[in-house]
Amino acid sequence: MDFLKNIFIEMWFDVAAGPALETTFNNFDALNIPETHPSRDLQDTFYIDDNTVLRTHTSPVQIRYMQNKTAPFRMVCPGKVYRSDYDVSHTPMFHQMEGLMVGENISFANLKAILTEFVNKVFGETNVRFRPHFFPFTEPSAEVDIWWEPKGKEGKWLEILGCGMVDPNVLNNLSIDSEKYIGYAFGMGIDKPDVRFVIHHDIPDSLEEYFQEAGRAGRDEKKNPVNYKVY
Ligand code: 2NL
Repeated sequence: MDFLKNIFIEMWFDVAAGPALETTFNNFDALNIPETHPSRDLQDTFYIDDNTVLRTHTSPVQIRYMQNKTAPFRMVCPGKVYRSDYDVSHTPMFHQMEGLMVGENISFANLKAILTEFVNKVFGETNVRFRPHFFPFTEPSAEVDIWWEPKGKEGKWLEILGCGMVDPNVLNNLSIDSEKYIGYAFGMGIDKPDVRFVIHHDIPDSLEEYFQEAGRAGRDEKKNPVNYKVY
């Protein structure tokens, strides 16, 4: 996680953190996620009461940031998130990192440039593909795939993150003038076994050692030398 975050720090992104317990406004409404959206279902979200949830993504940190700062800015927010999901490929707590830049004259080209730089720093020179997608909080939206060729296996496209231009409704919800300011945002889960495997530069010698390492990936926040600002 520190490794991923530092790539953005080098590109002058601020780093922010926020609480695990969030209001339904910060977690859903501010993000243009309608009352009827499946992610708001009791089956998917841990509700504390009608207006309080365990955050299901790190986006509420960005909502707080926009309420406390004035544009232009660029920031990332790595952290723990919670969903009512537990099976062979899902854990109820996992890690995400999201990013947000708001300013005048920001375009999708800026988003592509920043994410392509990020992907090349993490995976080396790989082919990157921006594939159209839908998120309630961005328009247009895309998923980003990288071309992945594991040794001795056939190559395939691997989805690694989602992104898009911040929906003007989200800016308006926070009283940011969407006629003047434009934003891009992106988000990635950082516990996916595939992605984690690619990120590991020193492939462990034994399977046991691999699982030791894999279990630690993304959970090293305490070693973080950068001061988090809490909003
Ligand atoms: C994914 C996709 C995404 C965002 C997260 C965002 C945050 C604000 C406004 C608009 Cl405050 N967008 N975040 C945008 C696009 C995609 O995440 O697949 N994450 C694991």
